[in-house]
Amino acid sequence: GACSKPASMATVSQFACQRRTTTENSNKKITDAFEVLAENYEFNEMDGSCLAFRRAASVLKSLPMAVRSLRETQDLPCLGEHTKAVMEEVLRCGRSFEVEKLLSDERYQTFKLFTSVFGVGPKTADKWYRGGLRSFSEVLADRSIHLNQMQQIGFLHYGDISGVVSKAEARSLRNIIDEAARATTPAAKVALTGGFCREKEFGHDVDFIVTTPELGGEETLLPKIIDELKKQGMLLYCDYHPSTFDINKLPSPKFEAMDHYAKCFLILRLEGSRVEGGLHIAEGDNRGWRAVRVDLVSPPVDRYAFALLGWSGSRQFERDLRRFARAKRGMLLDNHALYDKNKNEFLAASTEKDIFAHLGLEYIEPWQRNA
Ligand code: TTP
Ligand code: MN
Ligand code: MN
Ligand code: MN
Repeated sequence: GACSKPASMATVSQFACQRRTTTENSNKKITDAFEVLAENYEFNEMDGSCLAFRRAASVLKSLPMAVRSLRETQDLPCLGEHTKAVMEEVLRCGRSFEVEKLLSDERYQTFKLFTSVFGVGPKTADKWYRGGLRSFSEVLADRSIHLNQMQQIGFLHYGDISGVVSKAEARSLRNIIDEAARATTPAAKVALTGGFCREKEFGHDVDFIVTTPELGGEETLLPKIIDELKKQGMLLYCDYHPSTFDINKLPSPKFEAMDHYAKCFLILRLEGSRVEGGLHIAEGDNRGWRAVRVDLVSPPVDRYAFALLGWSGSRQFERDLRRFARAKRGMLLDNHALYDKNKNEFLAASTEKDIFAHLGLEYIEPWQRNA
């Protein structure tokens, strides 16, 4: 009957944008196992299986309590045969044989190592792996390999940028970006987005949205901020992508595509900071600074809400917002716009709340989007 299981487990939506997911995860053992498998499917370009395990992990992360038996999960969405088998093993033995086997698998370990370098994705890792390479020293010694600039910088700062960024470091960077933006454009607005706006304790980078109150002012904003950071001697690396934004384009249903706003992927020199538990392979240990990854994106101010919602994450939350919009509302959502296919019109928004309202969704706070 209705009282045989916790009410909270009986009504879980298949869409992450209809669930509230904080950073507190009562099922970490199981979701960690799922994420290893998902990652391995990603390395092998098996997108369907990868997504299945990411969705299953996301559902469990939203539960307010630990799952104790398979029976408790019978009404949960997004759990298939395979995910249930892995979950059952973790519940029974505390670990999954399939996951243990992967963790000690040479191919998995090597892909994990290679893709931990900034600028190295599964494609490059695969090429190096098939070339017989297994370690950084083998990659760096191989004369037939040409490292692009991003990968060279990735190896140079590996010890720093493979370490996590703390909340305190995110706060100092916020002040630095704030000052750099306002030094050049007094009216500029800076907002923290990405994992740190979801109240994560640590991140792999720090993400900011920068814009101006006047439409068009954003066009020169990023180059000016980059110049200012360079003047201050903070800029270690800058990959700048100018805007390709087109106001007439329909929102793109594919989530993985990069958006069209001007953006830059940076590595900054942060003074007075050290890497917690980081490995130093190339640099001295007594520096009073560390390298950190920072992303800046600058949408036009009338797109600010869409950009903010799109960059606040998590990736799973973003995927499901788009999927929900299309499947349940006949609407197209991306980082730039929301388009209603029933009425053939764009729906404007000046806040994230406006977008949730257009979609007929209860508002989910950023700290509840850790799906
Ligand atoms: P990330 O910085 O990759 O992830 P995160 O901040 O959630 O977590 P981490 O601590 O690992 O940094 O991406 C933040 C969000 O930005 C994510 O939801 C995807 C989105 N994004 C885009 O929408 N377009 C882009 O071009 C990029 C690079 C990211
Ligand atoms: Mn981030
Ligand atoms: Mn980022
Ligand atoms: Mn690039």
